[in-house]
Amino acid sequence: MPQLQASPDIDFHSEIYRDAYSRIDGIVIEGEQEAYENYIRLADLLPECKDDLLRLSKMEARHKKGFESCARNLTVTPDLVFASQFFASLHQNFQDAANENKIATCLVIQSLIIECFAIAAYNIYIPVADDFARKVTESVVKDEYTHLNFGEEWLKANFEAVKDEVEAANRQNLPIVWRMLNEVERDAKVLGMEKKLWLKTL
Ligand code: PL3
Ligand code: FE2
Ligand code: FE2
Repeated sequence: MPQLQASPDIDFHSEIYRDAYSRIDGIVIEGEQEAYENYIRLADLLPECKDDLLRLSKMEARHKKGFESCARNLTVTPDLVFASQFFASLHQNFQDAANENKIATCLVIQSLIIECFAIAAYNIYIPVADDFARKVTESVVKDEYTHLNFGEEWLKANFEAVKDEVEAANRQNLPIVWRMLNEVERDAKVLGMEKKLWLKTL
């Protein structure tokens, strides 16, 4: 991780900060909620990993609560309508894959793509966060590494059987994440998160 200095001139209570925060924190809350649902769905698809996956889904529910409290702490109302539109394409692709029993695709979307996006975002946010949100995010990001690890291990163990599916899933979903990254760029910048750091992290 690059070393960052918290910028001293962020006013966490300004209108412009709180407006950007309503969308960014909305995205994070929606992302955690969808992750919660996705791991429950995966527990169905992968009965041999059911206990692990249900444990991950519970962690996601806790993450969501944490980020809801970050909004309350700044008296911000998260924009969940914007957030569900933001995730719509990935959400649809996950549902389609799950309906077709494409476990590798589901894991690429949730455990590799979404968790990596979250880990990059949270690491860039931590040094510029308010004190309350920093503590929440520091504890969340530790969990996210274990979620990424779950997907990596499963895909490694099954790689020969699923490599074509993994490649197709990447081809289908990476351009979507690129679009999502561009969509948050402006608001993220208001929070002190610079795009060039995203590119270094991802
Ligand atoms: C699953 O564990 C997590 C899914 C969350 C997806 C997050 C996307 C990140 C978008 C930019 C957020 C910046 C972080 C700000 C935190 C309040
Ligand atoms: Fe999470
Ligand atoms: Fe996660």
